[in-house]
Amino acid sequence: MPVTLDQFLADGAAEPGLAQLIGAVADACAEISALVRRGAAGEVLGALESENVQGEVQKKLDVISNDILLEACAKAPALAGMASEEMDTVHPVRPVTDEARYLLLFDPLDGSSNIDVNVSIGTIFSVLPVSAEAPRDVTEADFLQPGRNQAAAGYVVYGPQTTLVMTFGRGVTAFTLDPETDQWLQVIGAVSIPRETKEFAINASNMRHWAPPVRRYIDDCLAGETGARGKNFNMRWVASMVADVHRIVMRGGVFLYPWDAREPNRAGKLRLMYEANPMAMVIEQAGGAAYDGFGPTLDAKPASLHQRVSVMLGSAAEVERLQRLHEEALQPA
Ligand code: AHM
Ligand code: MG
Repeated sequence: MPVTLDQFLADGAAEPGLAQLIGAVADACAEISALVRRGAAGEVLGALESENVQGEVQKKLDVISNDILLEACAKAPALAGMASEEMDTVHPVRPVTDEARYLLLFDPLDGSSNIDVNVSIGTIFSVLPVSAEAPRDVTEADFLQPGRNQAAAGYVVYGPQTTLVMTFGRGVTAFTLDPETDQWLQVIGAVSIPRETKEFAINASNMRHWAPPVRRYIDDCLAGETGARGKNFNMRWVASMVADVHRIVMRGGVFLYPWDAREPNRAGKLRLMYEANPMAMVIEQAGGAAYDGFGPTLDAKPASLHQRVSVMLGSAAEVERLQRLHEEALQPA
């Protein structure tokens, strides 16, 4: 019999407060999964009139998923506060104490453009520690920690199967939700991303806006076996980060959503704290690498909750190559 998530957490994968919090995240995601699967029958598809803090039109399922996570996770006694792509400011749960010593960040429903067309979407989550000398409410400043501090991180992909992939900083484990029993069953004990790959994921419609190192990297991949790389590459782009990263976690590859010149003052499209950081922790813990154009993603010091970042992550050899190309571009001619 495969190990269940409950057994895995009870067997010391994490300290009890953190284990209970992750259990609550998993319960919420099982509930979201059931709604995703009902689709139009559950009246959860379509857009709302509201926009989130990033100026994006909210889908019904974005808001429903956010509410499910807020309600389920607030019950975990170790949680002091939450923040989400769908909320402007932080959401205090209870005062920070020795017991309430974690913060949870999430993108409740990533890949929103795919919700209504029945393509894989997901939830991304990140857990950070917090402490206080005397009980007090959480502030945004408590959340602004580098991803390296994460106590846990992961994602759930709502695809042909619903799969939870997560780490407590000691490797990566994957669980699949059995729809017959509603149990998460362990399917991979130690996920490992191959160092080498022949597959990349990028939205190539933005090619004309890319910075020279990114263009050079993709040009070399496209040149195939007669070019600098000496091998042919394949390309995949789902446009749900969770689905694109999950493919890389399962079989290798590299994912890029880099800075581009469409909005030169914006670091990138994706958000550091609840998209890039948790994915970077999963990827590093599985043997891959994550780079933001300046250094490892996990070392970036956030300045604000919804900060954007350039994202390049996946198989280590490809991310190292991207880093070399960025560093060479900075050398004086
Ligand atoms: P979302 O969090 O609003 O869904 O936006 C993030 C998504 C990522 O999942 C995906 O990688 C990217 O946006 C796709 O962007 P594009 O439509 O430019 O290809
Ligand atoms: Mg997202």
